[in-house]
Amino acid sequence: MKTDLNELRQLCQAILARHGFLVEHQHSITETLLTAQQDDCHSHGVWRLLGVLDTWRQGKLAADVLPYISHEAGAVVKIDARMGPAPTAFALGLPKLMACARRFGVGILAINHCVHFSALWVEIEQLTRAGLVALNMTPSHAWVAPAGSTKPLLGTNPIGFGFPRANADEPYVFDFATSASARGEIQLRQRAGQPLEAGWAIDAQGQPTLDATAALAGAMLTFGGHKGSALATMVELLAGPLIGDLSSQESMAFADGTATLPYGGEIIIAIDPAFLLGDEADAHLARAEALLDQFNPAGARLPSQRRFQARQRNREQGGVVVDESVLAELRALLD
Ligand code: NDP
Ligand code: PYC
Repeated sequence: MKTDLNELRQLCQAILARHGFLVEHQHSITETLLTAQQDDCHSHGVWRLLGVLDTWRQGKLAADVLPYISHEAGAVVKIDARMGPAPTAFALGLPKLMACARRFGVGILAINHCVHFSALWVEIEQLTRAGLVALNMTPSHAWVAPAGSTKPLLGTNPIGFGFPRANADEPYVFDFATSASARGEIQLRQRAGQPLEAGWAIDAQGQPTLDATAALAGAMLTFGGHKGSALATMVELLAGPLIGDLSSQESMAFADGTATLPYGGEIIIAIDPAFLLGDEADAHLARAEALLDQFNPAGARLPSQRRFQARQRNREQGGVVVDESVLAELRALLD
């Protein structure tokens, strides 16, 4: 169903205000989810607000505290979200991260103790817009079996990457879960009564399944077998212990049997190409352009191309597409 963007914005903000979320959280959560919705990323669009509210209701998300800068040294900035939503912590750290990248060539932002529920590209694009190369990752809950096992141990652990492009309208961006699908996609298929794709999950007995409910009770699988498994493990290490935060298994233990959103850390790395390349930046970045320019003529699409097209289409048509049942559930939160 096409919905007016501003009406949707007001609805999300009103829901958050009604439940006691600070204005900073109302704004950061709403804009993050709307940004995804505008690109037809339904698994990390406004549907997520239902999970945010549920997590808050179960005492696993703090709505009434703000993040603070807990550590700043050299190229490293750490933000403590204090069990608040990741987008507010990211907004606080972003100017510091950019300043580090400009000053040292590279900056590292570590967000601790946050509740994470968003698409990583939303953050990546804020860095590429400033001409920076960006990489981010976060663990989640232990829903995913490592290759060779049927026991969930890893998170869906997304990796986002962006490279700015001077000669194109949009940056090069990819962002994917290291599981074969995001958990959100399985949950949306469960809502819609649709089957999963082969290779996404196994049931509680360790057998392959296309049934969303059986998959959610069983284990998700990594993409690309042992390769996705290793990348997911890298995310656990870099955005867990390395920044003093939880693994997906520990996040699951923190949830204590509730079906709440993941809690833990996120690492965001920004690199300034101008710092690295100096006078030679234009020449080398032109070589990057020459590589990326060959994808479409070769019959391939670039990652995020579908999103950028959806963004354009939704802008032209003046609205965003939202599932009617999701809208109804959101509106009910104001009753
Ligand atoms: P998808 O598999 O849908 O897409 C992954 C990436 O591949 C996208 O950049 C996509 O671009 C691109 N892509 C898809 N098909 C092609 C193709 N044929 N050729 C080239 N590129 C292609 O993503 P996931 O389901 O793995 O993840 C969805 C979202 O879930 C992500 O935004 C992720 O950040 C989020 N997530 C968040 C978590 C959290 O803890 N916060 C946990 C797990 C996932 P396009 O979008 O244009 O299709
Ligand atoms: O879709 O796997 C997922 C997810 C976890 C947290 C936010 N999204």
